Amino acid sequence: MTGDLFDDACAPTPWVQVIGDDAVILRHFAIEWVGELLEGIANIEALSPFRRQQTPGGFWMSVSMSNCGSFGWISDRKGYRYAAVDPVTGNLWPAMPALFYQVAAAAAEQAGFKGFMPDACLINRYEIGTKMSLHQDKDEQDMSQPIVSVSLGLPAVFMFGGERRQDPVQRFPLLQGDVVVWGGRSRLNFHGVMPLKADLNEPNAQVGVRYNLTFRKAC
Ligand code: MD3
Ligand code: FE
Repeated sequence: MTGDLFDDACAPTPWVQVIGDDAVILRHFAIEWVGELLEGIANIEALSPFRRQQTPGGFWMSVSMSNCGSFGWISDRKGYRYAAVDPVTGNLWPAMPALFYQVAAAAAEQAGFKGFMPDACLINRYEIGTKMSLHQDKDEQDMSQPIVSVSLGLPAVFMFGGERRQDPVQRFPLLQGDVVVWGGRSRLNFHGVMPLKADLNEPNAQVGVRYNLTFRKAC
């Protein structure tokens, strides 16, 4: 099958960028599935809309979120956790589309994590000016499982730190179609996303936002 965006001959060549111990960016890995992934997000959004969530400390996150799969990541004054039911709709989260699962499993395998079976997909929506502050992901049960992230729409600058908050941070641009796999020794590293910039010359300016899919084995 030919993708929506490129003839096969014109598709950019995938390549692997090592950014840390057990952490790689698979550049352009998902490029041929971008159209179908964006359609999947639109279908999920119709069932479980994007919403901003409150932190346990009472701050509102600037990023809007939804989920698909058996579990969704939620946050409120009571804490951060995974839940099977969307608290906004009272229904289960929408099913994870087969393509989402297949892209995540294939990326994990390429990065050396064979047999990754994600049961949760958090969908982050970044509007211009929104960001994600430096944090660790530690709400999952099994830290030997990797996390796979897929970038769609506008580009962003990803911050990748170390095991301690005060460790130095490296910055990497993430473009549409890039997939990042973190596991093993990088699994608990601090990370975040710089405020999203408006760029009218950007090829994906028509999308207007950045989406990030993060696949996890939550439970
Ligand atoms: C690095 N999302 O949802 S990719 C998040 O682009 C989150 O929306 C960012 O951080 C985004 O929690 C960054 C995901 C990611 C996930 C786990 C990591 C990056 C990671 C664990 C260690 C190092
Ligand atoms: Fe994170």
